[in-house]
Amino acid sequence: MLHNPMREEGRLGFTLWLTGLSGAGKSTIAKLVADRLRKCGSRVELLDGDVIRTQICNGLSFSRADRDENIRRIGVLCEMLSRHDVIVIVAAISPYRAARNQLRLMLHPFIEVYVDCPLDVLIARDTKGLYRKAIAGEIVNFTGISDPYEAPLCPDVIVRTAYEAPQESACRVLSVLKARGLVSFD
Ligand code: ADX
Repeated sequence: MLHNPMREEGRLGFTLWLTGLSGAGKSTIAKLVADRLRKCGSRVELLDGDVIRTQICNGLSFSRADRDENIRRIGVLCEMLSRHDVIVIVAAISPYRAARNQLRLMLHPFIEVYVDCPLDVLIARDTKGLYRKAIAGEIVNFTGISDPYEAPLCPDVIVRTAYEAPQESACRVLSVLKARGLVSFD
């Protein structure tokens, strides 16, 4: 059973934002956290970059301007949903620090999770086959290969997916949410 101490203040929603390179494990961890919170009775919406880019961000490229626009639109959704007591979990590369800092200013509470995984591990795993294509030059502006990724300087949580299982990462994220008083487990 989930009890949220913020209920009394009328605020249940917040944004949990997972940033990191493609293939680092953002979506997997986001799903695990979402499932756990839903089981406890929370209203949770999962916004995944891969999915959002087929819907409201359909047509945006991977230029800096379009990535910033992608993140801005997701941020607007987070604001709207969290205002109505939904816990919004976002899994998006969101490579630019400035765009993420804007989110922090706009969304309250905003919990930033850095899903950290070394590039050589991601290239070896290459679950979607995108790193091979990026290295071969078949995909341009690919984050980590031909486009920058600015790691968070002061994230709320860091999970290191080369060294821990997704379930462990999800547990650590949930512990931080609990420690911040955003959720509490009986
Ligand atoms: S973001 O940079 O704008 O935040 P987002 O998370 O929405 O990116 O989408 C990333 C996903 O798009 C990747 O997981 C990958 O599947 C796909 N993708 C296709 N082209 C690229 C690219 N050039 N750079 C990064 N990801 C890409």
